[in-house]
Amino acid sequence: MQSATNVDDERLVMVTFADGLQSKYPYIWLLDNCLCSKCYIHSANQRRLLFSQLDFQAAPESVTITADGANLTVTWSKEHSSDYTADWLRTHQFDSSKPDEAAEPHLNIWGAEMVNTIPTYNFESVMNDDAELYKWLNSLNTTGLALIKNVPRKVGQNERIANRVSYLRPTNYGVFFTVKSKMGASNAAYTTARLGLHTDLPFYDHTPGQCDDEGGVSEFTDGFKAALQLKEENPKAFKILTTSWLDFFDIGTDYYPYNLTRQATPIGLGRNGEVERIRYNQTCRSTMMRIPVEQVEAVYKALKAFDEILHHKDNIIQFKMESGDMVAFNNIRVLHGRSAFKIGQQGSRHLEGGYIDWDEIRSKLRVLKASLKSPLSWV
Ligand code: NM2
Repeated sequence: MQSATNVDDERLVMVTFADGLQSKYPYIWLLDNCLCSKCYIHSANQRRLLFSQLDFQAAPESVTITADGANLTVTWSKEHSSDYTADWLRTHQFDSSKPDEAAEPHLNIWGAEMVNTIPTYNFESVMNDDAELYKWLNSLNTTGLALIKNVPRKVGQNERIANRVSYLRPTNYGVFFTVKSKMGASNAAYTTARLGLHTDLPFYDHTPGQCDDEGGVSEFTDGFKAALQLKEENPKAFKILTTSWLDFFDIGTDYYPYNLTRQATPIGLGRNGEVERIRYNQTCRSTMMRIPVEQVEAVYKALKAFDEILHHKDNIIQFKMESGDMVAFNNIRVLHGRSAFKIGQQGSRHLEGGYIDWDEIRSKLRVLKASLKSPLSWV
């Protein structure tokens, strides 16, 4: 820091950094973020200070920086002063233009042309090398689809990879699941039927963000691309799918008896109106429609327009996974489906699935980025 000035009439401290950048820090924020041991629990990285203890009248008696400019001391009273380093102040400057890269990645939008260039990783490398793990998770964050090759041909491998990130997220279908045709199927996935493109588990408020599967014939579409195309080609349908709260449900017994229902718009928008999440699943969209009856046909027409874009040959990637392949995809962006199959025809078709929450993936991305920072220029 070159200087720190108390600007009493604005109730803030103005800091000028070594490179000339000026930043303002309001008194109330400085107090709320005091790092002294009375205000802060360092071992937990959390405030000890209660909100009711914040003094809205407080003003500094003095504001001083050390000779090397590395530390700012704000003295509030004889009993209380706060120290802030220049680095910490710089990191926490009020600047909304700095995105959180883990939460707002630069998206790679794709269509059918990506079929031969799907980001691909090697199982053992992802398991043993943090840089490879980072790259794989980063691909999932930006592209939403990634392949892992050379997975040991044994059950339980997606649990191993999930534990490398965090843990598998249990759902009503268990901690992980095997997709095969079953008598008295608890889910359309457990029949031989063709499954149109869908996202899994839209009936959860907190839908798991990530799904890992192994084996089988697979189809994938970038739901963000499809939603943007719908917005362009059919703004009316886009408006309907971003504003109509449809019911998604799942009732039955699998891992345990369940009755899950969630209302949501098929296309979810973020705070700046950007397409943020897709919930689309023909099998578990509810019969119950809590919308005005005169809107029903328009909603169906909007869903049809979206469904046609999703399944358009320019948007859909179709490929047959080889034994030892694992595909991971962003379940709140990328839709997946499969063609119908006959038991026996597919021979050793064995597909195992499991979910990871995006909160955990973003957390791991941040942890890895911090630990890999110095040796890797691409991070
Ligand atoms: N399985 C594969 O949301 C869904 O019904 C997708 C989920 C059964 C765990 C299927």
